[in-house]
Amino acid sequence: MNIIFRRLSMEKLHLRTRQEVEALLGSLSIPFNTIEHPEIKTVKEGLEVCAGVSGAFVKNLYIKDKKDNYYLLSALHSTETPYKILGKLLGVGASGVRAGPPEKMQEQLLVVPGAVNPFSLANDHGNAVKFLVDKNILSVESLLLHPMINTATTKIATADFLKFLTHIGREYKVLDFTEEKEEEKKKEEVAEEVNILGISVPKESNLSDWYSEVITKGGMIEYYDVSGCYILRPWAYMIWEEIQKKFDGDIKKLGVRNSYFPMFVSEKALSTEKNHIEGFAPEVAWVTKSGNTDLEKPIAIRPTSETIMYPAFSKWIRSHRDLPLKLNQWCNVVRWEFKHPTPFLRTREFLWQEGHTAFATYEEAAVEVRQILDLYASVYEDLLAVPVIKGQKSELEKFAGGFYTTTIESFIPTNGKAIQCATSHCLGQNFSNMFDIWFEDLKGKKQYVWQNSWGLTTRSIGVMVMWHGDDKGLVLPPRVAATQVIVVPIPNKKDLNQVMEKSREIVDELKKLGVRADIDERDNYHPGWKFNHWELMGVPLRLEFGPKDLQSKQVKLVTRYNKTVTVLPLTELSKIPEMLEDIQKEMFRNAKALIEKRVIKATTWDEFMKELNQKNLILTPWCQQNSCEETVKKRSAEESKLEEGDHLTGAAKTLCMPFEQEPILPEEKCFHCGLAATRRVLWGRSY
Ligand code: 87F
Repeated sequence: MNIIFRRLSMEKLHLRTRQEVEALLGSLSIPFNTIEHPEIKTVKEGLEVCAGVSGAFVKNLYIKDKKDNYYLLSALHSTETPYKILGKLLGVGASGVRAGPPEKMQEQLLVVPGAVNPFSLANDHGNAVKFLVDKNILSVESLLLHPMINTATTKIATADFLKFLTHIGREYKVLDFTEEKEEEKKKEEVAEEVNILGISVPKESNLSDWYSEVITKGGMIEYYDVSGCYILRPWAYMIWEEIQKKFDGDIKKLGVRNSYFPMFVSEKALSTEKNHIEGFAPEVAWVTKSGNTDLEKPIAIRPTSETIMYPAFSKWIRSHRDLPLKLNQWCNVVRWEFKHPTPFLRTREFLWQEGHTAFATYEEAAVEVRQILDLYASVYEDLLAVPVIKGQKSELEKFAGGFYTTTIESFIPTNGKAIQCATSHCLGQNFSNMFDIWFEDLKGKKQYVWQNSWGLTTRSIGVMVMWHGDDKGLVLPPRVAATQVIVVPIPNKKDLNQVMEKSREIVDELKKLGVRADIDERDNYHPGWKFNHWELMGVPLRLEFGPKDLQSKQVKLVTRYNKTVTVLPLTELSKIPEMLEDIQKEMFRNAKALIEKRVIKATTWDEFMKELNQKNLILTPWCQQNSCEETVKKRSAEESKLEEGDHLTGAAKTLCMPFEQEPILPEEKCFHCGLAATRRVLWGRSY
């Protein structure tokens, strides 16, 4: 009997019927037991009819991959076998497999749809159909298989089934769906977590929602239950500390000293200089009670400290020998604004430094005004990689209590709004007259001092976020990033210790090179999660280190701002400080090129309005008249309102008359009123 069924090249084996299957099993001395039942179309029906029979019901799938390979998969009825996982297990990708065409199945396996079964492999003499076996099948005692028809089911021992396969000369591949499913599940969980963690609003589609997400998810800000006040988390405060470190060092070189004055100010002192306080009065916050008792006289919380410091200046300055007096303080101030608050950019309490200096002459004061402005520009440009335009404020926009105001102005490219970044005022002798700050000059003559005041706030951090952040989160310029390089080890089980050890060594080496490096050793997050996390946090360089890198003695570096990948031999880690510097410079260069493209010259009203509505800044020849400026503000607001859409509303105002500008020609006219132009001025909608 045996001989009849052996696969001889001359006489090919065919199994078309139940009887042929049973005859073959019999010839192989394989015990079996067949039950008959109504036609079964689904696994569910199969389970129902075989409910009383011991043995595992097997489901069979005839499939094809995208390279036209055909397969028969036999799996335990309870094993989940989605095509997505199957494709991955076969190495053709999640979308690489689908159901095979029934005609092809009939041709290859001589079996009709609904009755497909592994006995039919005996009919595939050319091995055109590869056989796949679910790992779970191998651990059950016996299998329930259709003997070529779906009106009967045959029970045979699993071991005997394997014997059958050997007999027909069939190899098979075992697939582990369970393990792959676990992997898949983990990845889905990570993806989900990353989604929650990641930025959900594109910067271009809604800047303000994007901004809130970036600063909260990026670990900078926590919201607080007093409107306009926010918690600065270490990730933001560390940037402030970098700014402090640089600017504090710079002003000390100019002979400025730090001091601290009280945060409270009496009403009398506050209103000593009327011009100064007039426009600002509504923003002053007052303390009126202690417990339930009204204070005898309410006291104000400093919105700025001129009126707090200058009474002391008056006491301390007696002779020309007491000058110059150069004081600075790092502190908080409170301005109870009613415009919509935005973390960093407009808050009711903020941190700043305020410098207050007194000189014997106007000339000395004027020099310092510009020195400080240059230092402010350097904080923005050299630390924060934010380009600024230096200039002088118009009479309407200057600090009312002062003589003239110089400013650095920047711009938020996404919405086209200008933003004042820092101001350096020459106060002239206004305050010295009001606060009685005078000295005896060399000739014993009474002279009022010339004063300056200057301030830079935590707004700077917000401007930096607005410039450089992207749809993946913060992008920190290396010089202010608390962590400049984050090392993410990618260990596998085999090389865990070696990968971790070497990663730590890398961090140590980077620290020795003066790099602020850190390692993410958390074992409850996958490398993929960590990549997203540190992208969100804006760390300038990510260093990945895994078993392959261990072997080839290299590291992979990914640059946050432009996603560039660099592979560096372990022996060349000393190039990293240079890479960080290049990133810093490139971020600034790109930003500078962008702002330069967005400052547009206009000489007529129509050009002016067109560019304003294109979200640009506009440089125009100007007459410097207050009335002209006021009309432009009003008219641009009115004409803006005629346009549809949010971003097209809002008045234009003067930002500054840039110091760097082409000289005005005698015949040049004001773009708006047609009077003779005297300076070029920069206009824009602004924060
Ligand atoms: C709000 C309420 C009260 C601005 C205020 O720019 C007073 C003021 O004086 C106020 N908002 N200012 C002008 C501040 C001028 C000046 N002070 C020193 C600075 C830099 C630092």
